[in-house]
Amino acid sequence: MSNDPNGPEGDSSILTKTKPRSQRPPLYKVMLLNDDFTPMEFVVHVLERFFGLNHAQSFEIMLTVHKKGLAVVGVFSAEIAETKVAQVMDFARRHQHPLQCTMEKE
Ligand code: TYC
Repeated sequence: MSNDPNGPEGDSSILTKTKPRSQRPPLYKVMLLNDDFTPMEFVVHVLERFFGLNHAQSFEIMLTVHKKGLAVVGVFSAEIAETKVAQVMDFARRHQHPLQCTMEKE
């Protein structure tokens, strides 16, 4: 059957269980968590410094975290997200603030 339109793999109507794999790498949400002690200005500074946000955007996200308990600050590849979390946690620790930053697969 050299003219078989389904080729050597046979009947194309048989669905295989092979999951189509996205070529895109997984993305991670980086989130800031609220606490009662970290000064608001410090959080705004963190957002400007590590996430490249302007003052107005940073203030808005800080207020969202303050009011809702947490907010997504950005979405990044695993490596970038890990770096952002480490930078924020280290900066907060060095200034003795309990600010928490976490990441979660989208
Ligand atoms: N809740 C803090 C305060 O009232 C401010 C704050 C905002 C802290 C965002 C952490 O991720 C945070 N000083």
